[in-house]
Amino acid sequence: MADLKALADAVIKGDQNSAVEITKAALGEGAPAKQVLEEGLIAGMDVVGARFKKNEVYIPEVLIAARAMKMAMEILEPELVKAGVKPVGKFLIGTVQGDLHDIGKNLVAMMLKGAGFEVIDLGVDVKPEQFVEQAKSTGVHLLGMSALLTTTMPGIEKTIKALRDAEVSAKVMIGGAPVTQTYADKVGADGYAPDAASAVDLAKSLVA
Ligand code: B1M
Repeated sequence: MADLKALADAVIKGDQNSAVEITKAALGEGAPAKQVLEEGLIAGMDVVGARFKKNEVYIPEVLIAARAMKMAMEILEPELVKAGVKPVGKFLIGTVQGDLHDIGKNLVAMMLKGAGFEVIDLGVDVKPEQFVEQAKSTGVHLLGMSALLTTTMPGIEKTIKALRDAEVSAKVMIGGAPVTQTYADKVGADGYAPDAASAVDLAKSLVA
């Protein structure tokens, strides 16, 4: 039986070749795709997330680990679909209107994927009506907005209002350097996370 602990370690080290090889070997030996995902890939990303939170690793290490996970996921995804394994939740994410910063948003998206969420990434400069339209057409459980500029933060409030007006029921979480819990409370967001690892914890608690 392929070693899923070794798969988790490959993700932690960002060793994409080993991650892909062990994933292929595990599936070849008949390991259930869900087990490979949970005990290998997600277990590895959980460790990376926890270390990132404690400042034991930094953004480059997280990005390298996420890339290894992504490569292995390409092998695993068709098998998960075949096995009917459902994602933890569907998450729509984007950077608000007028804002082109996407490094933090991408990191949050990668960590969410690493935790088993299906992530639909709308990119940057996303207008409130685009969030509303996509939230409705995809039926997501969670919607996340990132803002890096004090001048674009009001886009969060506008989008939340547009979502509520359109009766979109998805829970809303927000983040980005200038965003705070106080601001989240003021604009009626369901949650705020200061970093990507906390965003995963928050997302899990909001879909629980
Ligand atoms: Co810009 N920029 N920038 N910039 N930029 C900042 C944000 C700034 C603080 C720099 C400064 O002046 N000291 C400043 C904002 C000031 C303010 O409004 N308070 C600023 C400015 C002014 C500008 C321009 C206006 C500059 C100009 O043109 N005059 C311009 C605006 C363009 C626009 O958006 N319309 C601009 C442009 C750019 C670049 C294009 C050059 C580039 C962006 C490249 C890109 O993203 N593809 C850039 C960069 C790189 C930065 C800095 C240097 C780094 C931002 C970053 O990526 N941080 C930044 C200064 C700084 O922070 N040191 C700066 C790393 C990233 C991992 O952190 O995004 O905070 P962060 O994400 C974290 C958390 O915030 C959280 O998790 C992430 C990971 O832990 N998080 C979430 C983020 N989103 C979340 C969502 C969640 C939950 C958590 O739930 C959904």
